[in-house]
Amino acid sequence: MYSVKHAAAMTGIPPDTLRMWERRYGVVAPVRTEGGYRLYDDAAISRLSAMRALVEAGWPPRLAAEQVRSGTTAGPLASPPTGDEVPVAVDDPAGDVAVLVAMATDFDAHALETVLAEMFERDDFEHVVDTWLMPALISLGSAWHRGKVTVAGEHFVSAAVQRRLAAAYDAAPTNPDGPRVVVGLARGSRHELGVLAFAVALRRAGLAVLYVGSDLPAETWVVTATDQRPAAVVVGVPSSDDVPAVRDTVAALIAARPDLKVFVGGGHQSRVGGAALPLGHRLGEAAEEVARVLGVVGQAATA
Ligand code: B12
Repeated sequence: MYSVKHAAAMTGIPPDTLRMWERRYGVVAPVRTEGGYRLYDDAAISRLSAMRALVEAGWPPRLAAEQVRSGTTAGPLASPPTGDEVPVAVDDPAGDVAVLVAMATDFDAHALETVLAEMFERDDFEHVVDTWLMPALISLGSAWHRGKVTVAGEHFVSAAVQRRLAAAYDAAPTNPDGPRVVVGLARGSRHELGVLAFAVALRRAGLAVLYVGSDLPAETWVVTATDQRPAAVVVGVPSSDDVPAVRDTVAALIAARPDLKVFVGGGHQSRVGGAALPLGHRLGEAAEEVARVLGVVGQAATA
């Protein structure tokens, strides 16, 4: 029997990936020592090696695992599926970016909650959002667009992501004395995961955030900006369809409050123009930039 370290050395699979393949895809089921340490036998080593060979040959991890579990890989290596399977990034051997697509087809609520919890435990909130969550959502969107994921599957996953981001927002430290920033979306705009994640990052950067959510008409933005006197607002532009409404919102805000900083973020931010200040595409860096512009220094949360 081999420890996880030995198994990793024998198969060339990093220990994290090895555990991930076990938990997520059930490729192996190592026995545990009394102390809870994993032990792998020769059969497990050959299954892991077969999985690695398939993934290196371009198989998405989920399909590779199905092959390994069914024993289909005993003969010469089969070609990866072509055409309509979910494409997998070559630098995504654990299947992290593709995992939300898998969740949207499996409808396994427990697995989905577990994956989200695991991913957010891995690193800082901002790092996880920038390097995993946003790419995984984009991958989910393209799978939906190509008909590989149903509308229900996509809603099932995005609702769970929204719950997790909302929990992170509630858990983030608040700084009521910091500069006030209103964050939300323009009229007709409902893709709120990016701005909600950004609201969390802003709170963690020491700002007093008022998160106002989706679908706000320009008049409501103006009333909020004049009554609440924020130092800045952040309007998301997640879809091309949002651009005209964001332009109207920015123009109305600047007309009512010429001193206001109106930042825009999200995939289509560069198309807004006018007085809008694009924040770039990395949420962590953008939150630091807003904090810097508004004069918050060294208050970043350590949580
Ligand atoms: C989840 C989702 C939904 C959910 C949203 C749930 C929710 N509570 O937010 C629901 C089901 C509501 C939905 C509805 C629709 N959706 Co939708 N959806 C998505 C999906 C899968 C993820 C959206 C998301 O969170 N994107 C945020 C991030 C991942 O992307 P981003 O804006 O490009 O941002 C980048 C950066 O700028 C940065 N970032 C993100 N946010 C922020 C914020 C700040 C401040 C900063 C600095 C940076 C930053 O991170 C990203 C990585 O680089 C996308 C796929 C995709 N490519 O985005 C489709 C997608 C956006 N949807 C799409 C469509 C077509 C629709 C619908 C029209 C479908 C329909 N027929 O009803 C409606 C429109 C709803 C509306 N009125 O707005 C299209 C949009 C195409 C376009 N026109 O641009 C997409 C691209 C799917 C696709 N591939 O075709 N959707």
